[in-house]
Amino acid sequence: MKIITTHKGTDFDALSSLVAAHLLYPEAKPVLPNTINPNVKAFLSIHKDLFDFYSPKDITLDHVTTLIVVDTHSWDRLENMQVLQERDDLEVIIFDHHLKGDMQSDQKTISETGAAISILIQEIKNKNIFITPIQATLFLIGLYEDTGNMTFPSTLSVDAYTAGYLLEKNADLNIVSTFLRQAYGKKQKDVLFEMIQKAKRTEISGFSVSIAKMDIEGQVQNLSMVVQMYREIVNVDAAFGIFFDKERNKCMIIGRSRIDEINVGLLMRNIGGGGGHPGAGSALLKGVNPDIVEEMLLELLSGNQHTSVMLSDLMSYPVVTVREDTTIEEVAMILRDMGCSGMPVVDSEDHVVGIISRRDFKKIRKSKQMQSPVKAFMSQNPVTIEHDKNAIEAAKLMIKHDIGRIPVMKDNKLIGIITRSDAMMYFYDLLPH
Ligand SMILES: [Mn+2]
Repeated sequence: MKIITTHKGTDFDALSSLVAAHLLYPEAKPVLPNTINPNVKAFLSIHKDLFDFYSPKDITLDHVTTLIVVDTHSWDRLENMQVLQERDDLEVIIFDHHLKGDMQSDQKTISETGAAISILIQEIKNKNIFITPIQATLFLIGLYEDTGNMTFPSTLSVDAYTAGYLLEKNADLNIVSTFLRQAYGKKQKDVLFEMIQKAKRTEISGFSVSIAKMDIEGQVQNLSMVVQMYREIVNVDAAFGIFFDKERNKCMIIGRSRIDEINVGLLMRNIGGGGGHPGAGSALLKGVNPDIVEEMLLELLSGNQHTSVMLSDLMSYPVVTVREDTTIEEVAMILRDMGCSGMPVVDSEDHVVGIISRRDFKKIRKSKQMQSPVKAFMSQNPVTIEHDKNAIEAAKLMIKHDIGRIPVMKDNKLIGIITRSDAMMYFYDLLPH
């Protein structure tokens, strides 16, 4: 007899991999451990009839000739299978994305993908095995759960290709999100309720902000999701959770913001964290008092100048400009010497009247046009931006108008230029800090 099984505390990745392995080995019996995660239980309670699982106690281990394991290859993570360890004649087949494990095998496919299901789907795809929309949906839940919706750094391109393949097979995203939300368990619920009870709501520079400070014991997964839910429930522009772990003397600060003006990633860097992006960020600080952290946050939020990078910090200046009557030939030379692809065109009063870029040169047909004034070929009425706007607004304009550079204005005067690469420096956290 052949059996397939997976780890105890079965999560969606494990369940998906079990079902997928059954497609590869239809003659094997799928054995589902009795200890499964609550959200998996909820899924099975609705889809029970579709799957025919065996319980470990239904299996006479003496009859097992082949053991197929998915999403683990450690004996102690299997339920009731330990006796099989002693068997020399047992064939073992492994599909896993964990590198560690003590099971020896005849045939193993182990690679460090974000989710184990990605490995199995590649096999299914190669063998052209049919999968139903319901199976595709389950597989996608497993994939999203183990990769944090493709956001965990462990996610590989093969995981993303797998998602594409499953969507092609009509995985239903409405069902996917219904079951993924339940990754919110009792621990998370307790934290959320305490946060709501302790919530303080303040107005800072016209925005609503809420900071919740509380003690936590041990590791609580998914706190960032809790803070996200908290922000939605208390309905503020930005929310922060300060979680203090007394035993380890560590403070975890997690922030979420829905507005451009409060840049959480930058704020977290200011208090000693790293990374993040404008809408979300976190910091783990050792040996700090949570009250001090709260004070720092409030100070930075009301200081404002530290919490938002203005264009004037990012832009390039002084700006090289050309007068509107400069010939195209001269402009071409200036651009070549400067090694840039475009520049603003100004009139005799230094007002920006256009932008000339390499793209405009394509309009030139005849060589005598090289002697024409630049104003004949420049793009007129260029998009400009005020100096007190931020990088996000500049990036939005670049995308909207498909342009790579925007003159930065102050009191109707050109004071700098922001380019796509300046904006990218900001988004990819490449600024010195
Ligand atoms: Mn897994």
